[in-house]
This record gives sequence, structure tokens and C-alpha cells, in this order.
Amino acid sequence: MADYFVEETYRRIRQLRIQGAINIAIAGVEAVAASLSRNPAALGENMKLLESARATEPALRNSFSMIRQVMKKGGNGKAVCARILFHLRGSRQPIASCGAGLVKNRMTVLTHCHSSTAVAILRQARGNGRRFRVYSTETRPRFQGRTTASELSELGIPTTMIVDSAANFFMHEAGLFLVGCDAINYKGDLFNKIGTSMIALSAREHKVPLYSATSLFKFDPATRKRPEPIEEREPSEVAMQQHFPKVKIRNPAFDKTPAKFVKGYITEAGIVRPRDVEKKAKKFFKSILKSAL
Ligand code: RUB
Repeated sequence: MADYFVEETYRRIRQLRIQGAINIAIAGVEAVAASLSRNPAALGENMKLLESARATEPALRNSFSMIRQVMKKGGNGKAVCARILFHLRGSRQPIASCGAGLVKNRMTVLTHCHSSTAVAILRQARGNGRRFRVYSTETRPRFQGRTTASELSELGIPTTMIVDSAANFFMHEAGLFLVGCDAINYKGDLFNKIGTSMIALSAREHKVPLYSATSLFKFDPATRKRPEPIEEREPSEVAMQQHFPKVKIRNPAFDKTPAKFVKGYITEAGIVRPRDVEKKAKKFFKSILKSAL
């Protein structure tokens, strides 16, 4: 049976009380690390449960795969968890330092959803003395963009919240379209909050570069064998089914933006072109595994 704390973490991830790929991976690894002292025999089951919480979360899956690999070779489970947590928690700062350089004075940045990594970049740019403003979509149906707008305005960054469908209306003012990332496949395609690909079309039309802020932990090596799974959430997040009895409601949480739309991934290893992500990520995974053994 899965550990109680693990089950609670599973619920919090599923219900979006923990949100954003890096926070999800951190919470999952923390829960597994804690469960190792209580019931090491349940490790496999605990990881399986947490992996099933949300489909489009390779950062969590990669972390668990590293734990499995190290333990299979006789390594210490708690030590590898600590090592992975160190990397996950520490991933935002180098990405922020690297990405802040893309934000110029008097620039308008358009962003979508809530990414702790994208916010870290904008915080760093502001800390570096850059004067810029942000359009933040509200991000239907769960409104994570409201979190972004609140956090940015608290940082003193002039922020305007817009409905998702107004992104094209304001795009001509933007100099940068900055988003987070949930997954990257072997081709370098970006998987992020639903609506990202639609806004990317508008950005391309307006010659606004799209950069995605991401840890290399989000590269999904399994996409060589199968497509990235896309989470489909409850229709009730969109509308109450009883108000539309004959209407089918669909609610995909993420979409795919083709690699050709992405100017670069802002990572721990600097700005990486989509076609180079797989190589960089594999090297990165190897270095973490080596340091954990
Ligand atoms: C969040 C989302 C974020 C990425 C990156 O979706 O798409 O842009 O997860 O976040 P949800 P971070 O709210 O459905 O989890 O940079 O914090 O990892």
C-alpha cells in the first residue's frame, strides 16, 4: 500500500494545489525520500502512484528513473533523492541569470500560464535594473496566469492581465514571448499549457521570438518510442456539464508547439536550440547520475 504522505502529495498534485513541473517534481521526490525511512519496500508503488498524478510531467518521471537506476546499482536511495532535489531546487537561478539578458529596457514581454522558472527570469531582469512591462494571459480554465500577474506586480513589474484570446490583439507590442515548459520531445517540440501553440502562431506572424524557460529535467527521452502524453482534465473545469446536457466538453491541459516556432530553450546549460536539447539533456542526466553514485 502506498504511504499516507505519498498519497497526500499525489492528491495535492492532481488537484493542482502543487502546480508547475518543477514544483511537482520537487514535491514527488520529497515524498519518496520521506517514505524511504518509513517503508522502503513500498518505493516502487509510491513512485508509480505519483507518476500517475499527471501525464505530461517528465521532470518527475526522469527524477524517479534516476532513483531506480541508482538503487538498482546498490546506491543509497536517500542520497540520490537529496542530489536530485539539489539540482531541481537549484535549476531556476542559472536559468534566471541566463534568460534575464533577453529582457531589454522598454521591452514588452508576453507570457502565458504560470511558470516559476519564467517568473524567476523576469525577477532577475528586474533585479538587474531592466525597465519592462508584461502582458500575462489569465490562462483558462484554471487561471494560473492570475498567479503570474500577481507575482510580477508584487515585484514592481508593470503587469497587465488579458484574456487568452486577446494575445494576438496585443502581440504587435511585444518583443518577447516567454513561457515555461512541461516537456520537450526528442525533436525539440515544446509541450506547455494549452494555448501556447496558438499564441506561438501569433508570435511568429509578428516576428516576436518565443523562448521557453526550462530545466533540462523536462526533456522526455521516452518520446523516441512514443509521443508525449497529453493530460486531459475534468470537463467541469471548463463548464458544468448539467448546464450543457447535450454538449461534449474537452479539456486538454497542454499542447505541442513545433520546434520551428521555438527560438531557444533557456536552460541550466545556457540557451539551447531545440535540435540540440536531446544531446544536452542526455549529458546532463549522465552528470547527475554520476554525482549520485
Ligand atoms: C503549468 C505550466 C508551466 C510549466 C512550467 O501547468 O504549464 O508553464 O509547468 O512551470 P499546470 P515551472 O498549472 O497545469 O501545472 O517553470 O514552474 O516548472
